[in-house]
Amino acid sequence: MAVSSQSQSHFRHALLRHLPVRCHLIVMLLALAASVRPLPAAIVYDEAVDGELTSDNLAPQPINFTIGDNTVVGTVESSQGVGNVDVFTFNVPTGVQWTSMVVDNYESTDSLAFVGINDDSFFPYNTFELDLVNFGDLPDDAFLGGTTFSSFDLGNDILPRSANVAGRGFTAPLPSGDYSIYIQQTGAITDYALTFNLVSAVPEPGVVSLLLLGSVSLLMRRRGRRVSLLMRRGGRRKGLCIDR
Ligand SMILES: [Ca+2]
Ligand SMILES: [Ca+2]
Repeated sequence: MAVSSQSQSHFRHALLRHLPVRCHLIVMLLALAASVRPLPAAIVYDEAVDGELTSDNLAPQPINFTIGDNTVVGTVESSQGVGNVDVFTFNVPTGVQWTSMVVDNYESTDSLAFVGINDDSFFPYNTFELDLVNFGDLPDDAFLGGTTFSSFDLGNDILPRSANVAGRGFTAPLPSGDYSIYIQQTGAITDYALTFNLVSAVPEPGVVSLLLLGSVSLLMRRRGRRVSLLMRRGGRRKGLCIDR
């Protein structure tokens, strides 16, 4: 049997009006839970599959990052000898924030490697110039941040430390814009994996819909109570008039 859209609308309104308050709250809590649901990690660049990342700090490899976890897997080796540095760039879209940089792999007989961050689509120094930065001959405020990392950082977010060790310094999370990453080893060959997490600065459309549904249903319930209260008050007043 066909049900008219008017009947469906009346049914929806009646259902929302009679839901207990805790159901309205559950709807809103479900919306909030959906907004913090972690997205699955994705390897966005793997040197073993996608080829060697460039060592050109002025023309880094562009990598497409999306909301969620973006993992880059690579190898660096003795940048002042036969090896290489890895340099890539990515964009954080408008309305999105870069929240973390987690070390997912570090394998080497060398205890430390370096990762530099710049808030542009290039990194200003190469490995030899960074030596001059170490000796104080070049300013490190030409790039945003950086730190050494190691196997002791496995599973840890090193973005906050990168804000305080090298470079101009910053406060995480970082806003939308172009960024470049410069990874360097001056010692033994090092396998690494870094995961960059991007999050939307505003709730996703589905989450907004759920929040609106919860809010509207709460408002309708309150409005229903107010109408019934006014009707009861009106009835009492009418009774008083009749008594007079
Ligand atoms: Ca490499
Ligand atoms: Ca080293």
